[in-house]
Amino acid sequence: MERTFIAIKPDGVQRGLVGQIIGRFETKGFTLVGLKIISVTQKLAEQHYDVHKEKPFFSGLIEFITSGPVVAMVWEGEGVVASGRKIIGATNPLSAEPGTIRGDYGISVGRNLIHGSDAIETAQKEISLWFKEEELVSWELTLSTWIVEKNS
Ligand code: DAT
Ligand code: MG
Repeated sequence: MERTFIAIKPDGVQRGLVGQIIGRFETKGFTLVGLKIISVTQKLAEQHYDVHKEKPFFSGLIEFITSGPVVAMVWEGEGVVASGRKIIGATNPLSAEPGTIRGDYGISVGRNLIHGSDAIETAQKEISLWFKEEELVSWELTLSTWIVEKNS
């Protein structure tokens, strides 16, 4: 089953938005299979944002993501990678649609609250970077037939 890596950044944690953010994925019908709060090390931050290392905002981004606790999660479900990106909204919160997390709670690209994997392959890489296999729990929602039609 498809999985994605979602992280609530230090601004989302400090602003008390953890519950509301988790609730959006939960009520959508996705399954939480990994969850922890961590202080991100310089090394993990640099590995996670490696694709952006040449960008002018890189050092600010690393400073920000290591500035306070981050809530790291793995969510599971059909289409969860692309759907998660829609739930999160555009990178710049000013361009993000109302109804998305960034659209509802943010105004600045450097304080955009949340990370979500941008593709299935990226998700697999990010999940193995942030989580050990034994930290992930495979389980089935007992109400899954009310969320997903069988054989669909
Ligand atoms: P996303 O987080 O939507 O996948 P991204 O991968 O392009 O966006 O960039 C990673 C993070 O870097 C983004 O969440 C916020 C920061 N960032 C991106 N573009 C920026 C910019 N022009 N100025 C400052 N920070 C930026
Ligand atoms: Mg990205």
